[in-house]
Amino acid sequence: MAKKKLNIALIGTKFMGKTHSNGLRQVSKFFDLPTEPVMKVLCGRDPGDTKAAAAQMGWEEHSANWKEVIARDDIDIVDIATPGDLHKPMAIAAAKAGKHVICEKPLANTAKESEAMLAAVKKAGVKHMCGFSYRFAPAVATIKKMIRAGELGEIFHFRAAYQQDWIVDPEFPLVWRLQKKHAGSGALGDIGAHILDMCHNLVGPISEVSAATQTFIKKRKIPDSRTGMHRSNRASKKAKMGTVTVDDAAIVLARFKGRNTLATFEATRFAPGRRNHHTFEINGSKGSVVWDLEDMNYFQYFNRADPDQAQGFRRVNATDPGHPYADAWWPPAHSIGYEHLFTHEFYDFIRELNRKTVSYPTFEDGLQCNRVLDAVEKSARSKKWEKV
Ligand code: SOE
Repeated sequence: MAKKKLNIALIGTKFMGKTHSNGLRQVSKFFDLPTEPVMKVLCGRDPGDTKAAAAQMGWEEHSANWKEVIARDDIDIVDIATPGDLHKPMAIAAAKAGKHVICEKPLANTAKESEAMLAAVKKAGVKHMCGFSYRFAPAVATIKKMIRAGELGEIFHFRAAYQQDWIVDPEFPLVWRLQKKHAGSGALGDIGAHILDMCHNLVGPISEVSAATQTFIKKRKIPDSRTGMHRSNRASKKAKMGTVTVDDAAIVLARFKGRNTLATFEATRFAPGRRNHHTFEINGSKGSVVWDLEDMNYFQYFNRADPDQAQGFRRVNATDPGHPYADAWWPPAHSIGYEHLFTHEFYDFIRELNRKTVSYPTFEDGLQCNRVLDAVEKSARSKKWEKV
């Protein structure tokens, strides 16, 4: 019997538009789904660019009018992959139209916006996911199962860094990710959100923070195009200068209600040589684990119960059939990449569409992260510990 079709509208055609399009194109080819996702409409700002992107990435239709698309009766899921300032209006419109909603991280630019989005999806009774993609790495999902099974014991430390270097050059222009009105914050909300969520995912909710932020380069040239993350991106020679209104780096200390755990986070775009270096280490009473996005198929595991003569970090390859998602792809050690995580996201979302409880990060998780982001910025201003 033919499977019920799920018509999807994706809003966003740049980097996340590409990762989401690729994830959607692959999901039913590698995973057994109860319904058939259809790449129905791609929405973008520029009609010409969107038409070209839709043809290239495999969308049936294209539109430059997201409000019109969200209102269509034949759309079942709205997937938002735009700058953060558009997340709230789009998600609320989609919820009011009875659509299930997927939204990139951070869920919104403030906790207040996230609260309104969560209220709207709950009121509409639709499913909602926030795109914390790194939760879907087989190695990370395995670490989560180990922690939940008590294999690390009591958690003493969660230690994470997310370092990039694409804006170290002062000639890199003032793209939307460097403007508070579009992005909400800089390294903090863009990449810091991932490591803060990873801590929520693996350890538990952060209750208070002490933080510092820094903007190293305060003025940059205003570019013709507001997007473009390649470090060779440049504005024209005669471009005017504009003010960077977000952080370039954030350092955070965190505590947890009812736990002895201490956590530290570093998010920076000023670490030359660190192209996309998301790494965490967790130290517990029974052992430790380490994961590094730049070596994402492996994790390191130290087990204090190993015999003395054999103690040390073992390097586990998380591509065996026993590792989450792994057996949908290739035989062991043939490795998967960053792009597969988006396929995993859509697999879980579509597979669990009719379930009461879900395994993926929802708007609740997105709001929890936004509350920490707000508290971090408050602490950076007050130079005091701030409650989440
Ligand atoms: C830019 O820092 C970025 O594209 C983030 O926005 C993504 O969330 C991250 O996965 C890769 O880097």
